Amino acid sequence: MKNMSKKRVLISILLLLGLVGGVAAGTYAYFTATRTTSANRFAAGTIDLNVLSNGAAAESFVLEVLGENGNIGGSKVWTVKNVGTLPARLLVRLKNVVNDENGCNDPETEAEPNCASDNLGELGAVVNANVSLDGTDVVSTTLATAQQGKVGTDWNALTPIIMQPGEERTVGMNWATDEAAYGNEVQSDSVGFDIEFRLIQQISGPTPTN
Ligand SMILES: [Ca+2]
Ligand SMILES: [Ca+2]
Repeated sequence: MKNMSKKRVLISILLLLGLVGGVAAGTYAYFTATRTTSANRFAAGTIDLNVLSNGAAAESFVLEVLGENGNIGGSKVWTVKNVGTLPARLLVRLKNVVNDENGCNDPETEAEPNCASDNLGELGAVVNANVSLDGTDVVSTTLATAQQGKVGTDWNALTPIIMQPGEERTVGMNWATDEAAYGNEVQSDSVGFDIEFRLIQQISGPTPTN
């Protein structure tokens, strides 16, 4: 399974089919907070954010180098800005992680006898991903469907990242695997996911679920 000729066949097939390792659509959510600030008047505050990458809002990315030099790897950076009027906590999580088989050819079935019946691709499990804050990796995961919640949970355990109105932070993602980490069981497999950025108002009370 790990010999170079089979690896080259795998890579060629992956490239020919145009099968990318994953597609991440940066998504973002808006939260609005209103609160009373004095006895005789109401002041409305806002919680809002922009997510920019290369000047485009929520630019998505594609893992399009799968198989190149036998490796999968790459990175992406977004600039997150608090465009509201209140300080808020930045949360990041993965959502909608989907690993698909996209059919099972003979080599894949040989490596993965249950390919036709389980409908769950193996690619995400061999992709290691780190999420960074201002250039430093802060949480890590694989892109296995079963690990979807790990980024959110680990991010939630960080010292809260509070963004003041107008403040910008840089959130990145880098991912990699190596040719020794996978075989024909990932032929034609794909993984897709969303990265969700949220700002939530700082209030007294329970820690929000991420
Ligand atoms: Ca499978
Ligand atoms: Ca598979």
